[in-house]
Amino acid sequence: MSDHLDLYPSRLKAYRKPIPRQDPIVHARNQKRWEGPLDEVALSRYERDGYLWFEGFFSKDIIEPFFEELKAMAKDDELMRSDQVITDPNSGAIRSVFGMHHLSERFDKLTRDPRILGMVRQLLGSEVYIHQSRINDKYGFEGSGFDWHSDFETWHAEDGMPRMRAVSASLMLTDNNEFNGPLMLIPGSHREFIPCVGETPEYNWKASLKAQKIGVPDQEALARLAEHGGIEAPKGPAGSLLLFECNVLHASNENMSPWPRSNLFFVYNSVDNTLDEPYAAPMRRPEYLGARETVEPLSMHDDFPELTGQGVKPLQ
Ligand code: 6CS
Ligand code: FE
Repeated sequence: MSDHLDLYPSRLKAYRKPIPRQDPIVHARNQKRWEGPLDEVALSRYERDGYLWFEGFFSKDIIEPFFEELKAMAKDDELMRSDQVITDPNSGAIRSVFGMHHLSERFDKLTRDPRILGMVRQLLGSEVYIHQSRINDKYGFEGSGFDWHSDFETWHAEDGMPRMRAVSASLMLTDNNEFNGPLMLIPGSHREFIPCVGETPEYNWKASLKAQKIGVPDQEALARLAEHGGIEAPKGPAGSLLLFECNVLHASNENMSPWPRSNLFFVYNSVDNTLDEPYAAPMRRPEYLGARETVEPLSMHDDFPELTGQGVKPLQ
């Protein structure tokens, strides 16, 4: 475990009350070096809510090839047997595929699309690299949900991520509607850190990625934060983009509809926030869950003009 000062203790033996966030939300305000496409309204909204929603960020026809490639991957038996593919605890169908940017050049290029990378560098106030990428898949009628959690709580406790200086970009590969298990967020919840009770077992990720039972905040804190900020579930067509702060509480319900829900996630971490030893776990997690080797700053990649989506202002 890390011997560095732990500002965000979790996975404790006994309850500990919530801790005010000790990191900026937008990390380099008014620094010319990190100016980007987000205007003051968007930056203030991100600081207040912990996320930004861009409906129709990429047009559907642009996204189609990504979804087709995902379906082709599902036919690759060798890949499907690898540890970076997580199956659904109930149906056995694919639940997550980790390391997508290492499996596919198309997905890798997307991590460096200027429209996304420009916003991410502006929010994190630094060069960035990919901490983790994944597809979370929910097949029709069977895709299981995800319990309420803060990604940062896991990445701090189990991957040794020191500070809250990461942001997830989630690109909808299918329509997200009120019936097929869209991501739900508690606006404003990123402003507190909720220590969780329950020590991290060895090889925890083998169970947690199927159903997270360790690192789930207590219901009193969830209720209080939801009472204060409400619960929002951004919905929109394939190609829509959600940027959400690493510590915002989120969850999703199971997919009871006939329509699939596939969302792509890229987690951008600041190059000034690279992983330490785990703060509350007996061992490191695999590279495809928390990058330690490939941490070079991402370069912008703009040679695929077909991605002509124009970043649209967040919904008012
Ligand atoms: O453990 C993790 O890194 C993963 N777990 C969840 C529920 N969300 C973030 C991440 O994919
Ligand atoms: Fe998550």
